[in-house]
Amino acid sequence: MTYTIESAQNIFSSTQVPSQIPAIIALFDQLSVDDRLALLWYAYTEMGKTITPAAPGAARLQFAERMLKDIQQKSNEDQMQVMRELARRADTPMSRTYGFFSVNTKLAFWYELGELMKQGLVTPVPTGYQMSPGVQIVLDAIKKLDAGQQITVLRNTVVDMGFDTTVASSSEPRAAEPMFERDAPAPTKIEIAGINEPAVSSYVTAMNADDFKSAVELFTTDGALQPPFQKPIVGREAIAKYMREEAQGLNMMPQQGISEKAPDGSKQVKVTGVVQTPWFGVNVGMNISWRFLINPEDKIFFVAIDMLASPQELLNLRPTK
Ligand code: 45D
Repeated sequence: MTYTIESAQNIFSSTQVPSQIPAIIALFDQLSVDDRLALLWYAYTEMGKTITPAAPGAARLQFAERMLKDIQQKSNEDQMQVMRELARRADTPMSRTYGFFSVNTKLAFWYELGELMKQGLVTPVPTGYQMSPGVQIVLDAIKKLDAGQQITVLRNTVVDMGFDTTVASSSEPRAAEPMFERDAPAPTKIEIAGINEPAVSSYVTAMNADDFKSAVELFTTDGALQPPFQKPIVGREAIAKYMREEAQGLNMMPQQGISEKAPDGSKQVKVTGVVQTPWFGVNVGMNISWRFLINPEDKIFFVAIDMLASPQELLNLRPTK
């Protein structure tokens, strides 16, 4: 039997209960640039009362350092201008530099700017800023999300900023991603209630050890990984590159699963559980699911990672038919 990525994307289709996140991002995108920047500042300071990201560490900031220094030396009005250019994805030198940053460097850049804002060294909102009614609507919607969803919204807005360098980036390889220090070892004992799938347990064990080489070897050579709200990433090399940039230091704690065998020996496996990001550690758990299509040779042809709409969805393990 031959599989296609398109058909694999639809396994356990009841998993895709509409998440609030894309809807909120769409509303956010309709706001003016100043409203967007102000909203992020309000949301971030509001969230900071309960959860704050861990400081990214010097290694991670090294790529953003020059830009942060330049911004600090500017007048308040010029600082705002740079942030507006990032938010508008303008084609300017700084916005291009930002566009080449990895996801974690983008987050580290804003983390540091946020610190400078708290210290009064960088301006958080334009002078005389008047909030438009739309800001309150989006802010209220964000407040209703759980912490895992809130940090996902923040992350997605930061990733979207800067001049889009996707065309150029294939010729200019990014600098090697510095390691995320794990402050506590990841869980090692993987027991998933309801299933016993070696490919899945090996996947989780490898990911929890940041052993991406072993993780990608569990995939077929044409295998694919689909991150939340993204298109599938196809092929071992592309998956490994993605994992090095975005999956370091994650704690994966799968809880329960369901496995269905097809007549040809392939399996569809759905697992739900909690993932922690090194940015927030044990303070924020994200409820997610993994949907695996595993071939008869026990290799992963496809895995989709989805953010669950609510904790109740952790128990949504209905069979496909
Ligand atoms: O504009 O199995 C200011 C994969 C002001 C891999 C600001 C995975 C204005 C395979 C406030 C300063 C990775 C897919 C901005 C699994 C302004 C796999 C700053 C899943 C922007 C399970 C804002 C992993 C700031 C997952 C500083 C689901 C915002 C990982 C900072 C999810 C936000 C990770 C931060 C998430 C957000 C991390 C640090 C959601 C971090 C979020």
